[in-house]
Amino acid sequence: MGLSSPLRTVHAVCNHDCPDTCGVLVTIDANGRAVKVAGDPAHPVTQGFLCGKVAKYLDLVYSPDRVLYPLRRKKGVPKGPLVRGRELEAFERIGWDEALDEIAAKLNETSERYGPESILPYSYAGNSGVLGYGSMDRRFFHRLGASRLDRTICSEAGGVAWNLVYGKKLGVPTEDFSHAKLIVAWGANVHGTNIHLWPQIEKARRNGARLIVIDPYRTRTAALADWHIAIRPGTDAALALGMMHVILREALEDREYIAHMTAGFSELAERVKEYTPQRVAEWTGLTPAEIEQLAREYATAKPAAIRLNYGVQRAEYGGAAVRAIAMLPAITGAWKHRGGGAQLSTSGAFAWNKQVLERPDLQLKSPLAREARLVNMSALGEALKCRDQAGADVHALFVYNSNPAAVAPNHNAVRRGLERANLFTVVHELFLTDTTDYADYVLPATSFLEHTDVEGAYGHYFVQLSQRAIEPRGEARSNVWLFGQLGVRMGFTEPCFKDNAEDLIAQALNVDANGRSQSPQMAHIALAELRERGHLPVDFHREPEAAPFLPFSSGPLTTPSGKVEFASPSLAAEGLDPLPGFTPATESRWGADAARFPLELLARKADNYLNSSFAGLEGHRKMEAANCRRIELHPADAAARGIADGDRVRVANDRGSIELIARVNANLPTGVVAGWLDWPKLHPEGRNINVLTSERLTDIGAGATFYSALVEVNKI
Ligand SMILES: Nc1nc2c(c(=O)[nH]1)N[C@H]1C(S)=C(S)[C@@H](COP(=O)(O)OP(=O)(O)OC[C@H]3O[C@@H](n4cnc5c(=O)[nH]c(N)nc54)[C@H](O)[C@@H]3O)O[C@H]1N2
Ligand SMILES: Nc1nc2c(c(=O)[nH]1)N[C@H]1C(S)=C(S)[C@@H](COP(=O)(O)OP(=O)(O)OC[C@H]3O[C@@H](n4cnc5c(=O)[nH]c(N)nc54)[C@H](O)[C@@H]3O)O[C@H]1N2
Ligand code: SF4
Ligand SMILES: [Mo]
Repeated sequence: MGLSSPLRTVHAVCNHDCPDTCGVLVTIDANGRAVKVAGDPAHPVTQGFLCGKVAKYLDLVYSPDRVLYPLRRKKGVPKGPLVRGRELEAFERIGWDEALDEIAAKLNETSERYGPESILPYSYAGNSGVLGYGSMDRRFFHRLGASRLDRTICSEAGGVAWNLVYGKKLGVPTEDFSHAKLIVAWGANVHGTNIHLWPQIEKARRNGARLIVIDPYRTRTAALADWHIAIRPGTDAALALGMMHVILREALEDREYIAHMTAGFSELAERVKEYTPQRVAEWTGLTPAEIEQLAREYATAKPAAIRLNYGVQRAEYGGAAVRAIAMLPAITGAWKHRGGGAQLSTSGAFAWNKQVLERPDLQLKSPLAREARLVNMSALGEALKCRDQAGADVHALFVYNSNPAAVAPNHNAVRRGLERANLFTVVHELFLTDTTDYADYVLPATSFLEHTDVEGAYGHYFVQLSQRAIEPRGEARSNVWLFGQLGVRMGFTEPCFKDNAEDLIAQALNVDANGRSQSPQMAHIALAELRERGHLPVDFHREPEAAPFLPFSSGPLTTPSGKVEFASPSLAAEGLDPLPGFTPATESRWGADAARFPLELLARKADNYLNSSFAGLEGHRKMEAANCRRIELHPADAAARGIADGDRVRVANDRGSIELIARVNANLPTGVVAGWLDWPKLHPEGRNINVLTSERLTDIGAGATFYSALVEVNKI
């Protein structure tokens, strides 16, 4: 690009809820319009490419369907599904001043009448930037005294389980998977949900590594593997314990690592005696020989790396499963080798100054004058029930960064809640979604090209600055702006409500007068350099060649004992099993309801959407619309029900039902069916797969159980 070129490039960061958190170079023309997005070639994990969804990002940014100005529901228009393309008829355009004043007045009134905890924020990682995910919004709701949201819908079971074993969410650096000789993708659809790990796997395979995928569904990743182990859903704890049984029986463990680095080994060794390959085979649907082969291969390949993503922990006993799997590299000492160990998440590397960003202390200045109650986001339907109990009922719901009418489990219960005439709902969104169909006010939000942020990642070790590349479209405003303005309108006089994005970035990084971070693991990160380079590694990842990061290879760890904890004293203190064990899910083939609903449902995400994001865009939709209309089942299960490929079927349980098209898939385990997450409003019945999922919570972390649901499928 010559000096005279009218084009310029800005470094932004993809803020979707994805482990890869890509560096994105945005090309801007002389009119200030973005004309191109590309992966940052200088970023060691992004490596110059974007996934298919974000490569087409300008379709999202410049979509004619964007919400461009504040909207207020017209008087008398009932809440509920609106005809797609004609949603605007239900609303009238208003100015930001009017919107903010009216919303502030209504929140004040609600707080006075029902208590501040009757106000519930509902957000997740639709914007995963540090500021966009949780900063000014948290200050606002804390100062208000609103209920706190327990953000469990995605990763809480696995995150808490991992931390019980290791104390911190760290793992094999993504780039170092290229050094492994064996890679196990365990409940990890790498090709679909973590594509920037794939080049590292390919590199390892060129050097002779094998790829094993453990997943009940034959994903693109599984189809590309050397060995696809189609395990039954929710039985991973049994498999991991069975592997340990074989490893210990054949003395393949690393005694030195176990002696120096771990606690509770003898109890664990006693426990795994129960998990013979024969018993584990009965639960998992594998053969004893397969379990033995997997254990031997895993324990003898050096280095061996497990990519454990969040698929395993969306099950009722997913916490125990993650703990068991996480312990495998500690049994074999895999952490000692570069490219050995496991990765669930790398988010523990980023020590953002959350106290300052979120200001939980402001709760004491709220009318509540104490810490507010926690409401679990994975049981939203339950939370929105009206019980006429002062203080317990939710009377105002403020949604941002999330689309609960699509993504929350037990869709019908959520919908009954959102329909309540006495619930005041505000939604800050880029698009008119199923959730905005229930809104009293819809406020226009920005895309990551239109605001500034700083980002960590849960799939790599780089801090990145996301610069605003273009002016916001229409009257779209960022989350930071919205909650700062609302705070001022509510009469909150604390200066923190006047902070802008630059102030918040400096606070997040905890910088000194020279703009240098004072936080652990980020001591060399300086704002000026970050601005110039776009990305900087955390301290321990600065010299990956000369000083590779070997997590958990030496102590002490941040667990209570300072060791890898095979037996957890904290679980024991809560009266729970301190050791991992296998328990079949309530909604599984071994459950009481299996006679009526014999099929285990995997309510899956789509490879070409990001949860519910992108589903409304035509170009993305072309690739997934047909999948999202399907229910896949094993030929034997289809035959038993007289179902042929292409038949219209009804998939049902006690929570709801949905009409889908049967697709026979011989790669599924028998007794397992698979369906996809989509926008309900794009389905003829106005429903999605979450009519079938349940609000039951996981064993550890009280997370969502999208992959533990029983259904029956009948031909129509
Ligand atoms: N393209 C795309 N990328 C995404 C997303 C998306 O929707 N689309 N979502 C993003 C988000 S929010 C997240 S949290 C991450 C999640 O990334 P992943 O954890 O990879 O996502 P999932 O598809 O939930 O689960 C991975 C795999 O686990 C399998 N699985 C289900 N139950 C079990 C089980 O009991 N045992 C085993 N072994 N496997 C099981 C599923 O069949 C699935 O293929 O991806 C992010 N990236
Ligand atoms: N059946 C089934 N259900 C699932 C899952 C599954 O695998 N199966 N996966 C679950 C998982 S892992 C997750 S993480 C959840 C995720 O569910 P959500 O948190 O709802 O995530 P998204 O579907 O990406 O929707 C985020 C919404 O935020 C909006 N948004 C984006 N950026 C901004 C912004 O800056 N400001 C505001 N105000 N809004 C913004 C987007 O337009 C989008 O509509 O879904 C869960 N639901
Ligand atoms: S969704 Fe994930 S892979 Fe795609 S651009 Fe964003 S961070 Fe990268
Ligand atoms: Mo997620």
